[in-house]
Parts: sequence; C-alpha cells; structure tokens
Amino acid sequence: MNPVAGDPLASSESPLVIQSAVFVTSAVAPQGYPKEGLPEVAFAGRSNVGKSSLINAILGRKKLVRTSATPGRTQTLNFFRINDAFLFVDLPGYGYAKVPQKVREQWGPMVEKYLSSRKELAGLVHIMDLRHPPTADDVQLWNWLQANGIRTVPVLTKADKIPRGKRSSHLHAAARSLGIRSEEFVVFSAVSREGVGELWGKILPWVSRQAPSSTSTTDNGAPS
Ligand SMILES: Nc1nc2c(ncn2[C@@H]2O[C@H](COP(=O)(O)OP(=O)(O)O)[C@@H](O)[C@H]2O)c(=O)[nH]1
Ligand SMILES: [Mg+2]
Repeated sequence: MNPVAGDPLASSESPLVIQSAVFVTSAVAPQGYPKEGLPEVAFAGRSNVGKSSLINAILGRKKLVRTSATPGRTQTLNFFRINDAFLFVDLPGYGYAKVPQKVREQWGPMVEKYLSSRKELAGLVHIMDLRHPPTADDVQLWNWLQANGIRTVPVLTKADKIPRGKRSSHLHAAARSLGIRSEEFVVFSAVSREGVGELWGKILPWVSRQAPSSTSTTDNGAPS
C-alpha cells in the first residue's frame, strides 16, 4: 500500500490516513539521530507557541507529543515515525526568558547543527502566533532559514483567538515583518482544526516518494 498519498480512506481534512505515529528517539547531536534514512519534516517555534498542539492536531492524536510541559525543559530533538514512511522532528522551543542562560546557549548550536547538516531534512514548519507580531527570535530564525535555503512553510497558529474581522491586519503585520506575502502563511488552530488540510497539502509533497513510472496499466512504451 502507498503509505503517503492518494489513500482512499483519507478524509477531506487530511489527505492521509495516519496508521501509525510513534516516538522514535530524542537526540542532542548527530550520533543520536535515527539512521533509517526516512525523509523528515521539522517543526520549530518559540516556547508555548502551540507547536506540540499543532503536531498532535495534524496527526489526530491527543497526546503523542506532550503539551504544556515546563517551557524550555525539553531541550532535545524529538523524532516521531509516521506511517513508517517519514519522520516528524519536534525541535526545542526557543525564546523562553526563564530558561537558564546555559540551556539557551545550547539551543542555537544544537538546532543549527541539525538544520544545516541533516540530509534527510525535507522541510520545516515554522510556527508563529497569529495574535502577536513575529518576535525578534522568530524573524531571526526565519531569515536564517531563508539564507540557508531550507524549504519552510510559515504557520500562524491560535487563529481561534482572533475574530475573523481582525485577521487580515494580523496577517499583514506578520507578512511585513518576515518580508513575505500574507497568502504564504497557513492560518491554523489546534482548537478548531482550521488549517489541518492546508498544512498537509504543503508538507505531504515534501515526503512523498515519486510514484513509480511503471504503475500505468496501459501498454505505453511496452514492447509489442
Ligand atoms: N486557543 C488555542 N490554544 C492553543 C492552540 N495551540 C496551543 N494552545 C495552547 O497553548 C499552550 C501551549 O501549547 P503547546 O502545544 O504546549 O506549545 P509548545 O510549547 O509550543 O509545544 C497550551 O495551553 C495549549 O493548550 C490553539 O490553536 N488555540
Ligand atoms: Mg511543546
């Protein structure tokens, strides 16, 4: 069975049936990364932005990824294997003021090492908050990702907290501060599940293997 695309059981919300989503390992350095060679989608955002909630929401799992743990505690890269086809990588949250300086200093090198050297990295979901303009840390990471050619989809979450009428001004402010068009954002909510299908639409092509060219039932090109 094709584990990643065109599954007839998939709902219109998610183009993919999640048959399995399992924690694989935590790592702080390359020797600890998984070695299966599956493509990876990484998730980054400041502490408390709603990253764990977003991952759980798109997987349809209540608590595969722990939410609201003491911010800044989980300073590891956490790998989850989805449908035995690709991995999600939950990067540690950044920008939490109460995290000890020593822990904050580890974030940059640990995450930068992963992002700049990981061959399996297919793309990154950069999660920001629709309620507030991107922080200086958000902008810094965004610029670094662009400068390093890392395929990124920007997401604005907690959309359920903003009335529809106020959305576009929030969207435009965020777009201005990242220097992109507001249509490039996926507007998301783990509460209303808005954006689940749109986000899958962005990341699934990153991890889908090319369909084999020989699946056609016609005899085009076959010897007669
Ligand atoms: N209203 C609302 N609250 C959210 C949403 N996503 C996360 N939260 C809440 O924000 C807090 C932090 O969420 P969490 O997923 O743990 O953030 P993380 O630190 O980035 O992993 C929790 O209290 C969540 O319930 C959302 O889309 N809407
Ligand atoms: Mg979290």
